[in-house]
Parts: sequence; C-alpha cells; structure tokens
Amino acid sequence: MRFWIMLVALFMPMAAFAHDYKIGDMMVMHPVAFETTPSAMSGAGYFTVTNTGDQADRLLSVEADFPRVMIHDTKVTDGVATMFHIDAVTIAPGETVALTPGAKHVMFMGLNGDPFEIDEKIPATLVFENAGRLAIEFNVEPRPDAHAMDHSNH
Ligand SMILES: [Cu+2]
Repeated sequence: MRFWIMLVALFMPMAAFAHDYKIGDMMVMHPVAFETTPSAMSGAGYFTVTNTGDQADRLLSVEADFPRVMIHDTKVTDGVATMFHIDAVTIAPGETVALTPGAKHVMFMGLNGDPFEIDEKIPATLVFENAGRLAIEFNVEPRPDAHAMDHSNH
C-alpha cells in the first residue's frame, strides 16, 4: 500500500506539469526549460513535436521576449560537446522530433540578470512553415542533473 502511495506521489508532479499544444498537423508536447544560475546569460528550452499529417513541415524559428532566440543543435567531437545554430528543424510526416539536452534545443540568449526560476512560465511562439504560428509556454523545472551540459557561459 505504502509503495503505491509513493508511486503516485512521484508521478503526480509530472502529470500536473504536462501540457500539450496543437496547430494544424503539429503536436507540441511539454515545453520545458531548466532553471539557470542567477548569473546565466542564456537558458535552453526543450519539447517534443510530432507531425500527424502527411506532409513535411519545418520549425523555422522561435520567438520570445529575449534579445536573441535561436535553434541550436549539438555535436560531440573528441568527447567535447559544442552547440551550433541551425536554420530550421524538419519534421517528416509521422515523425516525432525531440528537442532534448545534448541534442537540438531552443536557446534563449541575453537573460541578463533575470534567470529562469522554477515554476516560472516562459511564453514563446513557435513558427512553422506550413502549420503557422503556435503560442506556447515553457515551464521552468529543476535541472534533472546538475552535471548536464551547462549553458551558463554559452
Ligand atoms: Cu545552445
């Protein structure tokens, strides 16, 4: 009995924070950003996008109230991860693309003394080539692993 109560307690926060969005054939699941250090100049955002249609679409940009918002990808060379700007994310028909730590992500740049804090909501607009503009909110959550890639001097 106690075991199940603990399980429910563990999973409830996830369920409470899960949030999905849809426009046209694009389904966007659980946009999340991780808390940053107080002096961080940038923060990263992640979500999963599924193309439920039969035509490819592209995420062209992400708009939010920061000096610069970019779409980044990550590559690892000789064990060193570096991030680079990409112009768009293509989502093939039926495909699910996950923006996750260590892979593609949204980079919010120029936080400038206003860090991401847990439970804060970051409003943003995803701009898809075909589906159009989708207003979403990134939930700021605790960093799952303090040793995960640090964006603070990025
Ligand atoms: Cu980045």
